[in-house]
Amino acid sequence: MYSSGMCPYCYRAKALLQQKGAVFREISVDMNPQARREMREKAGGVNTVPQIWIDDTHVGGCDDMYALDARGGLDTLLAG
Ligand SMILES: N[C@@H](CCC(=O)N[C@@H](CS)C(=O)NCC(=O)O)C(=O)O
Repeated sequence: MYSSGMCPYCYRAKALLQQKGAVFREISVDMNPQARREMREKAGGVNTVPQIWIDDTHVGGCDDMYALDARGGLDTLLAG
């Protein structure tokens, strides 16, 4: 997950992943233009944080991940 310190959406995203017991790696884009550029390129031009990948699947942002969970897709994705 690409994230930023002062970002309520990042906190919400992390809370859901923690609730699911998922192990995740955070890459901060704060004061790291290279990480933000990398995130934007991988996310097809999206510049907001968080941007979340599960394995090679780009989930999107926080709202996207909650929507995926509501459809039952997040558990499936996390189960690999
Ligand atoms: N709908 C998006 C909203 C994300 C969002 O607005 N994030 C803010 C930070 S909390 C952001 O990236 N703002 C623009 C920026 O920081 O450059 C999501 O659920 O991830």
